[in-house]
Amino acid sequence: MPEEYTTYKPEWIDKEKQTDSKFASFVMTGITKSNEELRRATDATRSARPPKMTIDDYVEGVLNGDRMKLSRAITMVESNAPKHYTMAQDIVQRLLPYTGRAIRVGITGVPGAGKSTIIEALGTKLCQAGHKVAVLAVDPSSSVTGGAILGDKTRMEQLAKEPNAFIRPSPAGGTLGGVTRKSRETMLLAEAAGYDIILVETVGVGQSETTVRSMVDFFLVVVLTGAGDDLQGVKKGVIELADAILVNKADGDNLQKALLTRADYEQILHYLMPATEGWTTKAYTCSAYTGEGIQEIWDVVLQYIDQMKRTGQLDKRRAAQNLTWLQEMTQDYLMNLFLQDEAVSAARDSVEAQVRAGTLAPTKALSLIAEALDKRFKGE
Ligand SMILES: Nc1nc2c(ncn2[C@@H]2O[C@H](COP(=O)(O)OP(=O)(O)OP(=O)(O)O)[C@@H](O)[C@H]2O)c(=O)[nH]1
Ligand SMILES: [Mg+2]
Repeated sequence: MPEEYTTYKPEWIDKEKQTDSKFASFVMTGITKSNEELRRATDATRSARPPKMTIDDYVEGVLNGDRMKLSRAITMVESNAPKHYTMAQDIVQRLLPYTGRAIRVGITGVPGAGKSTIIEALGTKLCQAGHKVAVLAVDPSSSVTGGAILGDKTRMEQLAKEPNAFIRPSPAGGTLGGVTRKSRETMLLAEAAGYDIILVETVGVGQSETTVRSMVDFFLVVVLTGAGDDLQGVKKGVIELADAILVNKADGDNLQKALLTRADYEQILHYLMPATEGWTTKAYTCSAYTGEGIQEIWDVVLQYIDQMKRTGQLDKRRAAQNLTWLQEMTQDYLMNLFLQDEAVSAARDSVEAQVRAGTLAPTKALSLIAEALDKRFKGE
């Protein structure tokens, strides 16, 4: 018992003979802090909001591999608020020299093909081998529908427990370059934070494959069993982008079928142009459940990266990817200018109505819109 408690005894007891054992209770000292001090103490606990961070804080935090700061930097990149956009660009620019050292792998396939399960199996293996693995999800359709297809299904329970893994679900779309910009910049931030393997999952629908193909080194297409021309809805265009085809769920009763499917894909690949010059795309089987074939597919990735580095193709492709990215953003920017300008928009509305009614030829209509554009942007 602290000294101050024991010294406070009722004043009527005999000071000479007093002993603690005679009392069932004792008197404590009251609160000694001033009201002002107390108020400040409560305020401090109440405002759990994290303190404001400067660009230096973010840059330093990410470079130190601080997960909380990396998450907050990504949130900044994903924000649709213009003031965050500017700050995020400064952060990315400052971190740029520390990026580019990771192996970037894109993984696509129809819903349910087993992409997440493969990432879980592969990612865990890689983490245990001492790598730092970042898993990102890209779902460009979320900018249209407002909700991510991948949604909660990106949860990878086992991998999420690995201290060396960082899992980030798909960002929502919005303006300022949308999902593509956000995903690319998230990837760069993760690299600056020391993640040496980036796995990007995307659903095999619409534009997403081309988007992801344009930000990764190796593109893996996960497919399911199916014979002959019944290739489970995988579009030829997607197969043409692949650096490897992986027939998943090659386990149990499905094993034989998977081997046949693999042979079918091998045949198709035979007639296609390789996705990457000098590299032969092949089909493989695996089971994300049993782990069979997972190490083998990773060996293929490593062999590919090795070859790409040796021939100088890796740097060349990345440089081309950056240029494409800039060009896409420029187009987006111009399109936004065009769509958001009131004068141009008014001209467009009236001209479109006439085209729809069949009273104005589309070519003539274009010249009217061009006129409005010229007036606006050339100050004519
Ligand atoms: N038998 C078997 N089932 C598997 C295997 N891999 C995944 N599955 C199952 O297939 C289903 C879909 O797996 P996911 O990993 O969520 O598939 P996904 O491609 O990420 O799906 P989306 O994110 O919805 O596009 C789940 O029920 C898995 O348990 C496998 O190797 N063998
Ligand atoms: Mg998934």
